[in-house]
Amino acid sequence: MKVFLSDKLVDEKDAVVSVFDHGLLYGDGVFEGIRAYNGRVFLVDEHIDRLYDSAKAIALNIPMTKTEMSQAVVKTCKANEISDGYVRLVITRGKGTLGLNPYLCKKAEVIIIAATIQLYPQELYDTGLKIVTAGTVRNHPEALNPRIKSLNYLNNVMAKIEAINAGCLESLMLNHKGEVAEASGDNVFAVKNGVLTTPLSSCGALEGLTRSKVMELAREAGYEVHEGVMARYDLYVADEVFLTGTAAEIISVVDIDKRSIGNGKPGKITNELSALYAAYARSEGTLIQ
Ligand code: PXG
Repeated sequence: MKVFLSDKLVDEKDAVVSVFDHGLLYGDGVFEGIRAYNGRVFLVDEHIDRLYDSAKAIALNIPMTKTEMSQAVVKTCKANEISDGYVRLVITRGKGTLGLNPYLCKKAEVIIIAATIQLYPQELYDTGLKIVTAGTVRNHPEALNPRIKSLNYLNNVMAKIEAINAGCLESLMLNHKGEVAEASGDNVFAVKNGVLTTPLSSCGALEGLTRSKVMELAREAGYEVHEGVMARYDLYVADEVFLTGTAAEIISVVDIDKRSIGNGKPGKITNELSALYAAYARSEGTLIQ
């Protein structure tokens, strides 16, 4: 495998960073997870815009232009003959000293890995996921804003641990006010009487690109879509619940905290949106050439 590191492609064995990199020492950095479908990088500009916004929010200067970054993503996919795959784009603060001061890190490190990903077993896309609410509260927006896709994922990792300990693969996260925020690595939607609702990003949700695309596709298909403040109650009594994410795509949730959702099977609207998303994802994107 070839990995893009700093400014060029190197062999996987040479793709190493310093133990003094603040990405490792402090989780100081930002990242993106991007999909490639059918020989194209899906939503690359949107991912790169969000990456630069996350970097801006943590005062991190990315030493490449957005155009150079998207070219580097395509180049890394091409070098690894990726047609359908997953790109992990990581920007760390770079090599510094044993102290927090990020200004002592001279240059941010750029890492691009192009590989594949399977977040959940395929059969769960047919049967749906069971999830539980995590006791770990989503980061307070004035502590670490969940809109920043930072390398500091401990909040999510702790919620994931709770999911796995409960025999589930994913957990629901609430914010400090007890409102629904998102899942540990995906956004959440409820469908009730044909209307879709997803938590506002101000409730502690990452502004997921899959979330945005699904809202757009649902509106085009004639559904009413809202962003709002949601309680767990709204999910328990929904007709359908599903999660969205680059890696997860669209996956139905059929059980939350032992409450069966709707009829306990993936819903009609979830399946319809899933098909629309799959078709869209395979028709759009920046050519890998
Ligand atoms: N919330 C959180 C906390 C996420 O990490 C999403 C929502 C969905 O956002 P997008 O833009 O992807 O629709 C994410 C994204 C992984 C992995 O390796 C996780 C994500 C994306 C890609 C890979 O677990 N999470």
